[in-house]
Amino acid sequence: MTQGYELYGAEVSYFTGKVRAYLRYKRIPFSEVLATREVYRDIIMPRVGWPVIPVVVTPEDDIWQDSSEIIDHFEARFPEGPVYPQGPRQRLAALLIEAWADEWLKIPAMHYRWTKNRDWVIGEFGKLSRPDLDAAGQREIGEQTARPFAGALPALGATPETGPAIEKSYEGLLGELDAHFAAHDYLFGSKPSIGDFGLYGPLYAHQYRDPASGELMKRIAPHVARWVERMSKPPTPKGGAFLAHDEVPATLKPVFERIMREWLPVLIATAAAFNAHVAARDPADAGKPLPRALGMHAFTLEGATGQRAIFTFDLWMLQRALDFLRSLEGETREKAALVLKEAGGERLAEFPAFPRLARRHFQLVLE
Ligand SMILES: N[C@@H](CCC(=O)N[C@@H](CS)C(=O)NCC(=O)O)C(=O)O
Repeated sequence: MTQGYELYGAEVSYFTGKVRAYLRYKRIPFSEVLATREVYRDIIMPRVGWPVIPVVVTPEDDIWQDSSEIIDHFEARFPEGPVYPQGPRQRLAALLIEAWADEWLKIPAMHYRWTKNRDWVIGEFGKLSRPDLDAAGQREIGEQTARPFAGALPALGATPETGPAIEKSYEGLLGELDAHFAAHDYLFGSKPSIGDFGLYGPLYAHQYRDPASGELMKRIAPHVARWVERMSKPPTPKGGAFLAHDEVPATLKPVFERIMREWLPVLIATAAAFNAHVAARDPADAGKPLPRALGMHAFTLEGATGQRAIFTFDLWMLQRALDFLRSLEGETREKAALVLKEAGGERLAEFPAFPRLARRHFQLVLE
């Protein structure tokens, strides 16, 4: 038995931020433990099997990993102040924003971190891994531990060639979100939803806390910066309300249009690649973990074309939203699907079939 809930993570981490903000809003007591080298060696590697944060250890000594599963486990135990809207339109919109922010907004987050905040963040990685060393020692360790993260940029499609398009897209998004948060405290009213927690992942650790990125956000999107601050220190824990009549504010429409324009073609191509992969899979591999990436494919952003890895995880996140949409019936389903269709997402509402994904031992498998 541990004393309470322990969150293993770091301030520099995207998905630790998502879970931390959730726990603060829900007023769930927890202690955050820095994921140092020893923590990876003694807890994360033996119990999760691969180096990843955030990880939650429960008072019963169970291990939870993956921010969405962590939040779902907590929602079941602490139902007061639910973060999943009851209204089907808001709920579908929130799930889609969570999936997109988790997966697609990694591109600008990593681009800005590693092209505009590199020196600073190397020091942060060093401090995290070896809090016991001096600044020079930490820089050396930081260079090593940061390597896999910085090295992930080309797989995400973030290269010198796509850099200007990534910045155009992200700054456009900041403008759209700024207009929204000038009118609303959170995505769907005066209470944060699962969509807000997803969005906070990239917009806190990378885009607010990394100094050059934070300066940009505060300068061109001050309402977004204030939303980040509200999410960090919730003024009404467990409180607030989602907008009446299941309203999805019109100010979010440009954001949904952006999701359909930028991410939907990638999702459709990912589903096609996944179908081909499963069809060609050796039956002897049936229960084995799926590859994290299925080769590379082309993508387009703000008129620029690049290559990126085809990530299976995108489909697991998408499946959460599609499962919800497909659980609805008749007119309710039609109304929810309109949120997608009105933003140019007809093909998302009628998404091509792909084999179901599940998680086993913290890895993706075929269900
Ligand atoms: N989808 C997972 C992703 C966790 C994740 O990607 N964590 C990053 C740090 S924020 C990491 O440790 N990545 C290592 C890796 O992906 O190999 C979640 O929601 O928790």
